[in-house]
Amino acid sequence: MRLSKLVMGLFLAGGFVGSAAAQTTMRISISIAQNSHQGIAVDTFAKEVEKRTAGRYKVQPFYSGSLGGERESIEAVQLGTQELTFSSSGPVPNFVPETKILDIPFLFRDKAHARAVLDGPIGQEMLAKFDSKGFKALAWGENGIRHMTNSKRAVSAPEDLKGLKMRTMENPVHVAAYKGLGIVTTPMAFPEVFTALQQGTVDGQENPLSVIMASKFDQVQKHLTLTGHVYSPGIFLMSKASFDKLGAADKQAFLDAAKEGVKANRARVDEDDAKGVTELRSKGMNVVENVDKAKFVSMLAPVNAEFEKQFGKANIERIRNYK
Ligand code: EAX
Repeated sequence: MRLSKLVMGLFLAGGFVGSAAAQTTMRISISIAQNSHQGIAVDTFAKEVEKRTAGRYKVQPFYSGSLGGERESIEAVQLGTQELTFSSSGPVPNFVPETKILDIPFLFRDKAHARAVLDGPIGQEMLAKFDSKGFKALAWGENGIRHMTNSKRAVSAPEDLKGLKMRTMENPVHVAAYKGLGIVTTPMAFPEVFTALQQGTVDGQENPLSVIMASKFDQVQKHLTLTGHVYSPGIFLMSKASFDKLGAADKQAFLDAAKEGVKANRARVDEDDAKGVTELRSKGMNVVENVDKAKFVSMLAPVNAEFEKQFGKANIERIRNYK
């Protein structure tokens, strides 16, 4: 008895019990591989949280959908059974409908435009909308500019898409737009996509070059067309309950760590975009680089009119004209 008390006392004096008890481990998930723009986002975030909280908080990343697809992970974060996730915008409107507007095709001129909108007042106002839904949205990140792949034929004009069966994200704006292009849409969680492509359940899919490379879709898709039809944001989401438990300085540490994660994430997207076509060609893909975007835009006119009604023309223009 006395001995164990003595041992305990020594432990306390050494700070062993103290530091062990104070360390909290949190989980963060992504649906794609670690070697990716999302992997570097969560790895950087984890490293920065640990550094900025002097090791009192540790973040453990889970990759490749090992905790579930994006929708499931966001649900878990909302319920508080998982602390953090980094997701594409895909399933996000099912939780915060205001974010739908960001997934409108050909909304952003380029990545610089999208990043400026997300980092500026429009994006920051939208992050605040997550508060009342059980989340703390730490920062917008990036999934990237999406392009189309398929196993059937080289696509160079919207007519070529007619009747192609394509997996889409579980996002109502995407589904409406692709239907408008004549695509047969099949919404599906990302972890199922490789097998669906391999088995021919669907002919194609659309994703940024970063995702196509990280997921080795070149092994199951012959044709890639640089449609650049939509910009897909990413987002760092934290359970509101977990965030609210943090002290003020730790809250700031998590927010700053997310910013560092986004920097690394966007830099990797730029690298992937720069080398993607060469790399995917070298793996055997047939790449159509030049498409007539105006044709896609005009084919989407009826769908866009619908979006204007739904989201407000002024709101869409505010994003389009943001400098
Ligand atoms: O987050 O579901 C998708 O197509 C996403 O772009 C992918 O999971 C990366």
